[in-house]
Amino acid sequence: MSDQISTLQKVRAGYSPKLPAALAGGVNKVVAQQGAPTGAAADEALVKSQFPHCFGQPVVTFAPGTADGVGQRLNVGVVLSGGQAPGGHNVISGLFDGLKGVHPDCRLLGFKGGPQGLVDDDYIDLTADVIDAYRNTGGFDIIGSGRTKLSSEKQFEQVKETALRNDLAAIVVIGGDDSNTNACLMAEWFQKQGSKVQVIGVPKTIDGDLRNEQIETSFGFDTAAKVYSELIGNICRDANSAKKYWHFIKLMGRSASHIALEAALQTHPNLCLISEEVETQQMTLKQIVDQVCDVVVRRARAGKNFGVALIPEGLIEFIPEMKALIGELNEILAKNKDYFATLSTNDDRFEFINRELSQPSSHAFSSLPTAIQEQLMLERDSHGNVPVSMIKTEELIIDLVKSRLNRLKASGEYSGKFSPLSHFFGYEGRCAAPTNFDADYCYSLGYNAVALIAQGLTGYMSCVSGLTKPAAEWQAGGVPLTMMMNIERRHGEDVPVIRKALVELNGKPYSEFVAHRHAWADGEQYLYPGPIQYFGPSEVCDQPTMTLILERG
Ligand code: FBP
Repeated sequence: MSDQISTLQKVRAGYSPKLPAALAGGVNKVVAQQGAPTGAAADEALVKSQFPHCFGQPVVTFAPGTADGVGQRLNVGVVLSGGQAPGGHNVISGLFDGLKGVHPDCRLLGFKGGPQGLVDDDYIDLTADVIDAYRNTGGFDIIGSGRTKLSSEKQFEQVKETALRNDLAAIVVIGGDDSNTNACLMAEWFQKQGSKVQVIGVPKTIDGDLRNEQIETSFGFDTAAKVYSELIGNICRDANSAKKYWHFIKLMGRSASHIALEAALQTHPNLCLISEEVETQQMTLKQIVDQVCDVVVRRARAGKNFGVALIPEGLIEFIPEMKALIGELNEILAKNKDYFATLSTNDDRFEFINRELSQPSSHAFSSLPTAIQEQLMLERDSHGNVPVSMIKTEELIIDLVKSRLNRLKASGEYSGKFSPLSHFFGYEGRCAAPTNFDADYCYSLGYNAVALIAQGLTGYMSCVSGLTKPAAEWQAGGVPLTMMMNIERRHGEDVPVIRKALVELNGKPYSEFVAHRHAWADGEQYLYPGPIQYFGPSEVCDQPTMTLILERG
């Protein structure tokens, strides 16, 4: 880390994150209460058969106790997995402080570069000096992150050796749905081996799709959505000042449209596509383009050749014909990985793909511009995900809207001027300094993970809930990872994975959006949320997301 830090960083280093009352007295005082045995999100029998040891454990809640004394000396390993999310450093500082409260000689080992660090036994000792330099900062640079998928027997053996060599009592995996699925596989594997090494997950992802009844939100969503909303608000103001551009803004978030929806609720753009709605209504790409054109034409008739449209990153995967195409591509690329890598020209690749695709998918593939075809063929990550952040959906929509408007112009139905600009907001928000909410939430999640370890639990996710209340009233506890699982097709195989939470079309955030979107389309009811504030009135600095307020407030 650079020895030069900004003034904000200096002052922010002194911020003391808040803890739920159950944890505020230290981990050694925590009293655990167990609920009833749990099931799975779906496909219960199959999930159970894959996780015979971890399946069915109860939800655990913590209450403050009065016990005194020192706990056991523990060595704990931590790994950051997957994409960056604001607040990761605070999870680690919460872990550190929680452990030191258990016993001053506890050690926290930070495995470098994601799960691979566990395999390679590549770690740094997270001492007080290291931790203090990263408190309340954004980023994952304290130990780095990675997307290695741990699932093979060999990898687990290597992790076991790492655990033995370092006398690890537990491993904490800070990650999204896929990484936490892996955490569960690892917990199960250790149990099957009769090993005492515990594995605890922490819900991370700006995408906001790792949540369920118990996990109210993943960390990082709050900060990232607020960074994007600030930028979108600024663009809305520019659009309304210059009155000459249509801005098409793609927003990160992989599959689910939570970020786009949250940003729409915070800024009131003229248009926001919601992937889940597109899928439910089985909308074709053409219908989506028609919908966008309707708004552009209506505004043009009112003399307004400008506007702001939000496009969720994952949209393409939700358009039925594209979904089928991507599903087929995933299978083809998984089954022919080595052969595909030998094809050196795009023509060869297209020819091979077209030969393997079904007729409707081949038709859908051929209808796309070459650049999008190439982006759809990019290598999948180790979990089988299409790299949607690399697919320029915003440009695809702009191109198709342009063509349609030209046709409308030719037939005399449109006489406006269309000057589109494309943007992609993703990486801008993933490493921002965490909001007060994320700083407190992340610190609590880390501290709480230590309480789960101290209780001897494994295969659990750290859970802090009641998040629209003040932090002292937050509930702390743990949720069995198997409880969130179902069976999905990945890399051409049916496997148990934590179910991604998509935008619910009968949920309050979406209903709120639907109630207003027509007025937002025609008017300029833009909201300008401005930059994240760390100091000042609580209603400015401590508000959770609109999504959380509408869902849980
Ligand atoms: P996680 O699911 O690992 O949290 O990743 C989130 C994310 O930021 C997605 O929104 C995005 O599609 C993806 O990572 C980008 O991946 P990469 O960092 O590999 O470019």
